[in-house]
Parts: sequence; C-alpha cells; structure tokens
Amino acid sequence: MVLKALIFDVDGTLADTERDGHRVAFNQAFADAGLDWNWDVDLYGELLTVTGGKERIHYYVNRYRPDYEKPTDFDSLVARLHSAKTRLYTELLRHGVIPLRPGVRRLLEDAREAGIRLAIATTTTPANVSALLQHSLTPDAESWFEVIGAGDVVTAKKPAPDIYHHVLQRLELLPSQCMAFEDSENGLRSAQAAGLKTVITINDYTRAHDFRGAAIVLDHFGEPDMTCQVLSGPCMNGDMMLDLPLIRKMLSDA
Ligand code: XBP
Ligand code: MG
Repeated sequence: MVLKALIFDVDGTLADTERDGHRVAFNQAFADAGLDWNWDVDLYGELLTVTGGKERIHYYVNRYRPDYEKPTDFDSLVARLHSAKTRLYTELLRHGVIPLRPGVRRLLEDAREAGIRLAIATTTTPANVSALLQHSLTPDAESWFEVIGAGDVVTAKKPAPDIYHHVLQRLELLPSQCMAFEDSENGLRSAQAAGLKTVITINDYTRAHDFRGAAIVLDHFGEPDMTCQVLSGPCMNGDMMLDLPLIRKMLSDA
C-alpha cells in the first residue's frame, strides 16, 4: 500500500514532555491548591500507566491517598486542578524548556516535502499540542498537521483505538496507508487496535514496556550526526536513521 500519512503521538514521541513538563506542572498545580500531593520521578512513571491528566489524578487519589476525604464535587476539583496544570504546562513550553527529540523535525520536513500528509493522535489536551508545536517546532507548525486529534475529543483514551479511528476517519484514509509513531505500550496498543503499523521510539519511562508487534523499536529517530539504534525490528547494518524509504518499506512488508 502507498504511504499517504504519518500519524504522531505527542508526549514522549515528539518531545520528552513527561518528567520535566507535565509532572512539574501537576506538582505545581497541587501545591498552588494547598494539596500535599507530590509526584516524584519514579512515582510518575507508575502513574503514566493511566493516560490523560484528569484520569491520572483520579487514579492517584484512589490508589495512593485512601486517607484523602474527597469533597462531594471531587470531579470539579479535578477539572480545576487540571486546567491550572494546563496553564502551568503551556507556560513552561512558552519558555522553550522542552526541545523536540532527535530526528523529529527532519522527518516532518521530509514528509512535507514529499507530499506525505501529517496528523496527530494524542491523549493530551489540545492547548498542550499547540504550545509544543509553536514553541518547539515553529510558530506556524500547527498548520503542518492536517488533523490534530487530542484530549477529550474521544471518551476512551489510549490504549483504546478511538483516537486513531477518529484521526483516520478525518483523514479519510485506511490504516494500511499510514504509519503511526508512538513511545509507549498504551500508545502501541491503541495504534495496533486501529490496524496501524507502528514505529516505537523509546524513552526513560518506556524502555521496559512490551513493544511486541511494533514495526520497529528505536532509541530515537536519528540524525545524520547522531545515528539511532534498532532495538528490535528489521536488522540494519551500520549507522542508521529513520527516513521515508525505510518507513515505506516497513509499510509494504507483510
Ligand atoms: C500522554 C498522556 C497525557 C499527558 C498529560 O499519553 O498520558 O495524559 O501525560 O496530558 P500519550 P493532559 O503520549 O500516549 O498520548 O494532562 O493534558 O491530559
Ligand atoms: Mg506518548
């Protein structure tokens, strides 16, 4: 099948946003609200098993703070905490603290030049996607993506396939015409369940995840002066980076 589109996850895939971005913003929002909740780097890794910030707060309170007496309007408290967190997180991105991962800009530019369509499928809030693209890629980067599927646009977040179904429907493409890019097991399960082949780029939070079924697992996408390692998948000889010919080859492989 001919490659028509690349569909990217955001957090962990385009940039390492979790440890020094989302986590920091959650903690600041909790502190500002007078709550003694603090998510250290290790705990946050465990909390990442739940996608979506509001869902993650609920999970934390249920699992780790059984002592906490929930107010009757707990859902609205979570919603308020979460919007404060979004403000703090987008503020962090405005200061350019989180760069794109190696190879991301190159791959996006190559795809644009080759007329391959671009899309995003993520559980994160739309404002977070806009801020990352504007501040870490280029001010008009949102226009590079034909479809940005994000956050609560679907009710069932990853690992459910809903966000990928939504994006494919809006692109009017079949899964066999696209490649997905993910960094986590939840992301891979979501893309796979929608019938998409998936490239995995690991990070410190996800390197031990189960990536069976991925088209390839890389430590990053690679740059000409910073080649990447194939952790599993088609065996590459020598230095490599992920490029369109390899993506096309993986899409057409049985
Ligand atoms: C990303 C997430 C997001 C962010 C927080 O998962 O799980 O929830 O951590 O985003 P994926 P919000 O990369 O698999 O899409 O707080 O805006 O929900
Ligand atoms: Mg991710």
